[in-house]
Amino acid sequence: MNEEIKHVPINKLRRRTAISFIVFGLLLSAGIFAFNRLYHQPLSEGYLQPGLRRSLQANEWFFEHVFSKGKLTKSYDKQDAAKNARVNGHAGMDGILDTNTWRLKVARAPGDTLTIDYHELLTLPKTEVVFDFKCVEGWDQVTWWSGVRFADFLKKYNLEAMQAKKYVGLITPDRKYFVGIDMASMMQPQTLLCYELNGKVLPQEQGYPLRLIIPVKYGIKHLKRIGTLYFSDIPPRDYWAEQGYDYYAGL
Ligand SMILES: Nc1nc2c(c(=O)[nH]1)N[C@H]1C(S)=C(S)[C@@H](COP(=O)(O)O)O[C@H]1N2
Ligand SMILES: [Mo]
Repeated sequence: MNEEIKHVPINKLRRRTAISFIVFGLLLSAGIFAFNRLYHQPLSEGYLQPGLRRSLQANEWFFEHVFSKGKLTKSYDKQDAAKNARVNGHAGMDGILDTNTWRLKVARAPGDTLTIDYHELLTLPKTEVVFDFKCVEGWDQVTWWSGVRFADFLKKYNLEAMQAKKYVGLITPDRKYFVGIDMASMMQPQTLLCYELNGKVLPQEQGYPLRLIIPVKYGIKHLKRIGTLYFSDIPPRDYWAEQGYDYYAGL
């Protein structure tokens, strides 16, 4: 069992060490280069960079083919809902929003934007959901929300053809917070453009005048203070996905 100890001549060792350093250096440069390409492209288009997009294709397939549109998230009784719902996340929420000037912008196509005011939204058919709201930070809370079902909203504004698009993008009026959501999840019947919490006007810090409530997703996707909504076949930019969280953030 006595193994021979191999003596490597010192000059050979030096050469190996040098080669290791060169290989390491090359790999590191390649990594930095790839990272820069991915993250330092101009981001103005509002869409995800092609590199990140490709890595999403497996998930895209899963959500299109495996995720069932009709499946409902567990609902609870209103009396089980938290009286003081937690507030979390303030990106895109600077200042007080005024509904005298706010309009929901729906970009149907480039250069074709529908604008809808707050009072008109309140006249749309109302749906309530009471569900367990889950944040990726590890807390959850049963909460009661009301608003217009996204599916009903599309119907009301003759936007049903937009269901053919793969994604919906939502952006705050200041464009500082933004999410991208697969169409199947948007069309799920508990997904709301929400304007009430606990039966009362949505508080400013919880997204007044309009926020997304999407029980099939983690909290990061429930964008507060919607400014613009748009449709797309490529994944819209997403605030937390760009920080490394799962793009779909499904439950
Ligand atoms: N505009 C905006 N919407 C947002 C966030 C944010 O930072 N800005 N944070 C998200 C996160 S991480 C969570 S958990 C929920 C929290 O909603 P709440 O404040 O009503 O509890 O909002 C989501 N929507
Ligand atoms: Mo969250």
